[in-house]
Amino acid sequence: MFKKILIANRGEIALRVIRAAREMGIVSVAVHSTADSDAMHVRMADESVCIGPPSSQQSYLSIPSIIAACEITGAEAIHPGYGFLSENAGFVQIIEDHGLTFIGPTAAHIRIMGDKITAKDTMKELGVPCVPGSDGGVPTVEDAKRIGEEIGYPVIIKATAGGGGKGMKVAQTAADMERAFMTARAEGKSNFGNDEVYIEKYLTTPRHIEIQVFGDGKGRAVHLGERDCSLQRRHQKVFEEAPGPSITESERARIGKVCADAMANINYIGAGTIEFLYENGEFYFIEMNTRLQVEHPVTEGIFGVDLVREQIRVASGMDMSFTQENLKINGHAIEVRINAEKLPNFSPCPGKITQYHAPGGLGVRMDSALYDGYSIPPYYDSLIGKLIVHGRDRPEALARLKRALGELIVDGVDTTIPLFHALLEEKDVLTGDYNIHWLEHWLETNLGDA
Ligand code: MV4
Repeated sequence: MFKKILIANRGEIALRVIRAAREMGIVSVAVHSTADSDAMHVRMADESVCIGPPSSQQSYLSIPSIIAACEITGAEAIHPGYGFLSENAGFVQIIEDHGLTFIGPTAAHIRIMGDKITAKDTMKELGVPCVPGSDGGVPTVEDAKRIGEEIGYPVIIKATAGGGGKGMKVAQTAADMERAFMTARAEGKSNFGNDEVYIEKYLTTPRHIEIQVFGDGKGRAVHLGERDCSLQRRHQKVFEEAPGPSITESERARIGKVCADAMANINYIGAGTIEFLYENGEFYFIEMNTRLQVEHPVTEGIFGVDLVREQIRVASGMDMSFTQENLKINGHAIEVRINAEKLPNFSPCPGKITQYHAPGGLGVRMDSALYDGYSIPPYYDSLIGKLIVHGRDRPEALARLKRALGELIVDGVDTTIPLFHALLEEKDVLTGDYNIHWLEHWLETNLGDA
């Protein structure tokens, strides 16, 4: 096992990793920008290294600075958290070239899943059900029109390198195709430097269901059920829960086994998430994330496992501490993302926290790097905390969420807390009757959010 690891991240996820390391008797090294000298992750880590000025490009994304911080401190392994360098195959390669260990999947697996066409080809080959569509890339508008006729409209054109909803265009009819195709291509080129696109049948009212997988890199892999992350705004998740309110035990077992077998087959190592659209009882693979996700705590809540601890274990060559047989779901968990954003437009709201009080009690977890007097810097994302609740069933989790939100105090900046108070009054949220469009529709109707 490692004696010392470095966390190449900030905020709540850096704390999350430091906590797991400390429980394992591993010394933690924080890295930080000059804007984060007073940040909680720096205070909580055993050691810290300043790696550059405020801009992410020159600090949390600066590979030479992070490698240098490892060499200075003697850290043997790097946990990337989420975002930043967490899905950067080149970073993994450089880490390995320096005789260090990346706490995460191999560069090859990151590369495969980072290109959505390759990811889909690979998953299809492994027996994972995919959205019907083009067989690989679509080079010309003529090809696109032919495929549109074959699979039937509406279709969606996606940039293979796309992400965050960029490089994705729906063609409702054949008349839309040329414009949608050219726009998706142009967005792929300008945002990701890659104009390759592919085409899928457009599913009109699916849920976003993702399966948590975990592998040991030696041919063993398990699944830890699903999360329903359908409540999103502009491709940013807002509210996540596990188990999914629409998923039956037999559906979970079936798709879970397909995913676990696929990961065992490729010797996947560490945590991963296989994303599906779910409509009319069918799962359709769309993409895979080769990292620990923001919403991993809901899965931890219902399975009672520490996913970061497991990531560190397998990265050091140890086995996972569980098998599929001893992973049993207990109750229900919900996470809400607390962002420093002003409603109704969700505009970022950095500034000084004049009062902070975290909720507590049975089944309540607050993952946050906030403290009284902390100043949220304007340079990074607006996530300032995640409130995760666990209950014996969904109604208990919902009641607990409402109670915990009532205890939570974040003063000095605007936050998304009022949004959750309002959502918990909605029948569809209380019954779990929502899809990927529900929240945007609700925001338009209730807040006039464009
Ligand atoms: C789709 C889709 C409908 N049909 N693919 C959005 C981002 C990217 N991860 C995939 N996305 C979608 N792909 C097909 N074939 C609808 C979306 C989509 C979406 C997916 C998940 C959660 C929220 C969403 C909001 C709008 C569109």
